[in-house]
Amino acid sequence: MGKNSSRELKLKKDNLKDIDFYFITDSSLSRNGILSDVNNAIDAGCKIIQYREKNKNSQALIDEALKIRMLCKDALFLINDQVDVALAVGADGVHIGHEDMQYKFARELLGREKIIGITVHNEHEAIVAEKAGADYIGLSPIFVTSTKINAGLPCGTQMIGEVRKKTNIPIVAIGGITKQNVADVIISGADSAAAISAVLNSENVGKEVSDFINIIRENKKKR
Ligand code: TZP
Ligand code: MG
Repeated sequence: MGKNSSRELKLKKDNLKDIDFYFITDSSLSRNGILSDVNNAIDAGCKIIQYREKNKNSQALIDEALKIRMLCKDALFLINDQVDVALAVGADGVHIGHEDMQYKFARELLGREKIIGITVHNEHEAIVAEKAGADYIGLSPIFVTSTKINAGLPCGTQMIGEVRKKTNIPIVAIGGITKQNVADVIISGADSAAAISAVLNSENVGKEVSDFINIIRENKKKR
């Protein structure tokens, strides 16, 4: 990394509220491969990519993550679950949940500048995550989802409002989000939304991402 890299990363970190659409890879749902999906998402204007892969060993994750990092250019690049992989490939950060390494250990390994997002399910967990030092929270699942097993019960858009009232860090909403319900998610107070199946079930990933970005931006103006 160059000597300005931490300043550049900080600037990007400050912009997490403006991410709008948050793209997550899924090799089991992808039609044309995740590298193609990432490329299309970035071409469509997506500013953050999370590499989420549950079925590969560490070295295979590193090999693929390095390829994705090359595609990310100005987009933030996060790794799901695995702090070691994020460190190995020089990613911008990680997204972790309750079954992953605890936040304090992840922060110790990654340092203060890297982005750490934490999955939460309600306002209590959101407050704890913010106090711990998370850079953003992933609130989930908003609606019913079949993409993640054991995602838990849907918390609904009302919970987005509750979390918004009690925390200041960016909220990424996830779980069952579609082009039909994302307006409600944004109006309720989410800063951005992630949608996996709604985007990857389409032949045209770029168009879906672009549609999501437009709907999210339009609805942010109405708040
Ligand atoms: N974390 C909470 S729900 C979920 C993840 C990764 C899956 C979201 O997928 P979809 O297809 O957008 O419901
Ligand atoms: Mg996890």
